[in-house]
Amino acid sequence: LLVAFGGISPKNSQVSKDGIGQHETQDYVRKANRAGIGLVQISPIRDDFIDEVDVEWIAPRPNTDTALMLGIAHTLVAEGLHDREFLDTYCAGYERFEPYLLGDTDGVVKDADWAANITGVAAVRLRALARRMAGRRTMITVSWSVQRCDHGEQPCWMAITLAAMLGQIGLPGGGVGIGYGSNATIGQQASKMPNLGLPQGANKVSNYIPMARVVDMLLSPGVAYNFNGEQLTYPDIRMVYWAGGNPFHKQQDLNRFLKAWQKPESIIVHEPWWTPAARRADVVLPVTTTLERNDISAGLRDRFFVAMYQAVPPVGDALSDYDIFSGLADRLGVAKEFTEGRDEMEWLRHMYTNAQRSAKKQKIEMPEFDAFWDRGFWEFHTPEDSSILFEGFRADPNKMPLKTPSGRIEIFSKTIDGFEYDDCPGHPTWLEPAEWLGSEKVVKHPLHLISNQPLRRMHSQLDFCEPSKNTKIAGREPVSIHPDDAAARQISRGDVVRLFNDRGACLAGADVTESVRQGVVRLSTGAWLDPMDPADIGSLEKHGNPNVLTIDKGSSSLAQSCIAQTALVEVELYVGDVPPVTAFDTPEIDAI
Ligand SMILES: Nc1nc2c(c(=O)[nH]1)N[C@H]1C(S)=C(S)[C@@H](COP(=O)(O)OP(=O)(O)OC[C@H]3O[C@@H](n4cnc5c(=O)[nH]c(N)nc54)[C@H](O)[C@@H]3O)O[C@H]1N2
Ligand SMILES: Nc1nc2c(c(=O)[nH]1)N[C@H]1C(S)=C(S)[C@@H](COP(=O)(O)OP(=O)(O)OC[C@H]3O[C@@H](n4cnc5c(=O)[nH]c(N)nc54)[C@H](O)[C@@H]3O)O[C@H]1N2
Ligand SMILES: [Mo]
Repeated sequence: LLVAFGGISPKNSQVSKDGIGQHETQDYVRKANRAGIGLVQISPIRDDFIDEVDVEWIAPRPNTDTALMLGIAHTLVAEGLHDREFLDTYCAGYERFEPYLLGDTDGVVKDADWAANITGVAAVRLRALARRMAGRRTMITVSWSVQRCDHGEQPCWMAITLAAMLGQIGLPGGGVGIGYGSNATIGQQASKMPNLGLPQGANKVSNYIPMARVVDMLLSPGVAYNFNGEQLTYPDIRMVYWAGGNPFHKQQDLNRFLKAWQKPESIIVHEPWWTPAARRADVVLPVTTTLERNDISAGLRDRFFVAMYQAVPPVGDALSDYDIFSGLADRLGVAKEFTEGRDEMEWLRHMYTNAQRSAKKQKIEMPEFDAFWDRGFWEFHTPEDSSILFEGFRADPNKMPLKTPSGRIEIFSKTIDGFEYDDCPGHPTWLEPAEWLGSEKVVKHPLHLISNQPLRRMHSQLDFCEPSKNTKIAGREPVSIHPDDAAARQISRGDVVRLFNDRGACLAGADVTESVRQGVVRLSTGAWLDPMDPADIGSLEKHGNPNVLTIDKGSSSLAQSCIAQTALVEVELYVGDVPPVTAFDTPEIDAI
């Protein structure tokens, strides 16, 4: 049995950090289905699994996964189905967690009926699933999105706890894996291949912030905040240098972000395209795309090195990021230290040769650089027998302990408990998200917004190109809405609708579909920000960028991560003249 929280999305597994040589994830899903492995998908959107396989779809209220897992865990204990020996041998602190589960510590029994009330999934269904999970080899997976919500640390921790209670961690096909389907190479059989990378040097600035806290930093210099057991202070930032990222895609609550964006004295952006970030920069340095330069793709768990040949000469005045930084290094008098005297092609050869040297030591075969470059790729050997996650730990937890303080699976963490965070206690806990379908806030904003990764682009990249443009409805990002929710609002497919809450409002094109749960709307990320009046922060966004609606708050004091999947909205038919989308208009630039 494979129980997938957030599914194993075919759209997400197209992509992998550092590149992917062969797409295999969905073949594994088909193979599992053919082998008779039961597939259970727990997520608000049906297309988080390919539709050609048999899958049981359970659609709880978004962000209630921890409660759902607790309900299952309670059934295991109530029916004596949990593996006490595994919990004693391989885990730390189950005895601190069980009283919470049974309600001894807070008077709330977390049984299936309790979970049904929170999740909206019938108790009998949860009990049946618990018995099914305990009755056979079961693997649990949790997509990354399930963490991208308020208290997003909890569902992962609870999934590990649940898998520990089932006692199958370290057995083939059992236990837990985080992120199958979120990225192509997760769960893939790893090949032996050397690392290919640039030397990073040492950053003289040791100060840092958690990435999602950029706005707090810009707006509150000098203010102290908690992060992972430390108390840190926001620095006073006067200049922003942004290369390789679109903050108007990445950040939440963009109207708040726009205010913070006024604060730095200067903003420099590297971009190949006239993106919302480039429009809002003081200095834009045009950079080349991957098609205008040479590179090597070498994904970490992938088994290929692929030569990425330059296809066209740089367009206009564009330079590569490397040439821009080399030029700056030269003006700062450190060109030699930065470039080590190598240009692009010389670096590729250098990195490759280093990798080849370390491969030789590990007896891994690799051709000479020129042979590789001429041929275009090199495939590394993949071992025949598959490796099993935590096999060694299961065989001997003393000899192969985990990297946790106790060396065991920490169901209770003394470290985290010691931080004394209300929003992240010492064991997995159900904590109400800031906004969700079970809160009173639904009176005003009754729909849960899921802003997941887009189907036909990478984030906001190339939003103006055909693959992305062809998905748009009425020229805007499509918003998926359940037929019942659409009917209640007189919305039909193709209508322009307005999504809004107290943080902002945007337009989108209605896609009425049963593939989203009732009460949920899906507006994927990535439409280029396009406010009606750019000078008026908070004015209607015309194109369908969901981040004018999301909340800019950390998941908890522990991780301080982004909580994009926690937001309530209302949707209405847009009446009046529909404003044109201007996000892709380019400026007139005077020739120098
Ligand atoms: N096509 C495409 N693929 C991508 C990317 C892209 O932009 N486009 N981006 C890549 C990147 S950088 C990343 S980090 C990964 C992200 O990978 P994920 O985080 O896994 O991707 P998402 O599409 O955000 O979410 C997957 C599904 O989780 C479900 N979900 C959302 N909230 C909840 C919840 O509260 N509970 C449950 N059970 N399910 C929920 C939604 O139905 C959603 O479709 O994707 C990568 N792959
Ligand atoms: N609401 C909501 N928000 C989210 C998420 C969500 O699920 N929901 N997901 C979050 C996640 S997981 C992620 S990873 C982030 C992604 O957020 P970002 O990584 O910031 O988004 P991208 O659109 O990929 O931005 C990449 C930019 O780099 C530019 N670019 C392309 N090639 C080059 C190059 O060679 N050099 C330079 N200098 N630039 C180049 C592209 O044109 C593009 O504008 O978004 C986060 N934000
Ligand atoms: Mo990501």
